[in-house]
Amino acid sequence: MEQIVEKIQSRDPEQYEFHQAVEEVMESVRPVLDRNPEYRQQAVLERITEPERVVMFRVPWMGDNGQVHVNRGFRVQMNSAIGPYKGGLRFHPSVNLGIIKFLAFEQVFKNSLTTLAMGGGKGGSDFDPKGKSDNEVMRFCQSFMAELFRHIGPNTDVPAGDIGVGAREIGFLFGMYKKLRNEFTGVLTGKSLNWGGSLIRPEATGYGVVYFAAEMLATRGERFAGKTCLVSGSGNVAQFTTEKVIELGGKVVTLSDSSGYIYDEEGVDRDKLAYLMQLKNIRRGRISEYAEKYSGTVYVPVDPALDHNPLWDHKADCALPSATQNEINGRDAANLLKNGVYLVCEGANMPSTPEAIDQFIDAKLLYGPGKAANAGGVAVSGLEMAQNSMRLAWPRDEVDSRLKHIMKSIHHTCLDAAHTYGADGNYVAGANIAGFVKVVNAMLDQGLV
Ligand code: NDP
Ligand code: 2IT
Repeated sequence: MEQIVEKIQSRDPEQYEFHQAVEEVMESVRPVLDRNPEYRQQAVLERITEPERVVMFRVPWMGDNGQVHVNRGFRVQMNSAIGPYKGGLRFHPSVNLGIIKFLAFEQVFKNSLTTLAMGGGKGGSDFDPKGKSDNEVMRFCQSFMAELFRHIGPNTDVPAGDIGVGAREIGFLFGMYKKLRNEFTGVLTGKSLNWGGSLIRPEATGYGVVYFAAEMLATRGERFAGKTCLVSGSGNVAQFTTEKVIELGGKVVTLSDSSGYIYDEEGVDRDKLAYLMQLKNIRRGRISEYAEKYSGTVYVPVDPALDHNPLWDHKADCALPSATQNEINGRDAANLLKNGVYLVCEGANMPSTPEAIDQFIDAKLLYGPGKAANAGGVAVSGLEMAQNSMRLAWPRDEVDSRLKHIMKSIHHTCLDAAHTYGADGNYVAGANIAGFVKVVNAMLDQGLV
């Protein structure tokens, strides 16, 4: 196993996030390999860590002032053993191949846990939608799809949103796909409601995180009511996580963006959340404006060069990281523990560093890793695909109750798999093992391809 990790590192030394994601899974599945010697003969670890296909392409687009820009586009088709590749697109200046590979790798296990027939993939670009006009974003999306369309399809690969890609971008991408293919199909999820989107898809990741956290609390006979929560981010996942926490009687006291965070001791209520959604989704403003609007709230700018994030240094019961990878490091984890936090449930993908995870596991926190806890988003994407195939749209309650059921079942599967391999209560081991075994067995059934 060490040799495999070393080979992955020396082949692509700069893909740190991918190495991190691989190492975590490898550690968890060690006992599975010990019990199944044929997995070694079949080189399942080497196969599952090598993408089936990687597409990289030039994305040229013209700014409003006539200036031409060039960005890089990616789609990593990681694994199609249990269904068509499925996973989001991220538009953020930090995007590179290593980040997209880590996200695609995580997606394989996450999608397996949803119980739906979806393989894993991820894509995106180093394009920064911040500060761009709607027309610039449209031209970028059209240029991106002018290449991506040949690699995707409703039975091949079905992209969706992620950081920097929401309903606006999915609309522009879909329009271009439809024009190029002359086909109206469910090739993307996260579509708007009046042209094939699913009710509850916008809410699904955040709601799912809170459903998963509620299941974890229930194992200790507890509920969300009265709990104080630290939430990071202020985008899609953070917004609907906050909405569900409020609905269940909890209190969210922090929200952030890449410039800083707000601390609202009274808690974000429904009116303040409505303001935040308008601020972030319509005006595309900064979180600092929240503190200007609501007195009694403090705004703390955060220098990315700082060795910790002060957002994680407040008294609370729960932490729900919902911004980006590695946003909780070892020092942040120590602060969370010091402040009495005993539940960490990840809306973001891989928000905790290995040093942070070690502390959570050692302290026997209720720790829900992203690939289990935030699977509600892609699960409802799977339900959107099903509705598109049937040319039907289910009512809100039906989708929400399916989402709740899926999150409960993922929670149960994680505990069950952890127990089978002697790691009781360890959701990291449980999620990795359960996700892995299903995909690997499907790969073996399908022969050496
Ligand atoms: P959004 O683009 O809607 O929001 C992202 C939020 O995170 C923004 O507040 C953004 O701040 C902040 N952020 C992004 N990058 C950084 C950074 N490098 N440092 C600090 N803050 C940052 O994205 P989503 O809410 O959709 O995604 C959030 C996380 O959830 C991601 O990790 C994503 O992979 C994960 N996820 C998303 C799912 C979905 O369905 N959307 C499903 C499962 C997981 P700013 O505006 O300043 O950039
Ligand atoms: O990380 C994720 O699971 C997502 N960004 C959602 C993917 C999807 O296909 O809905």
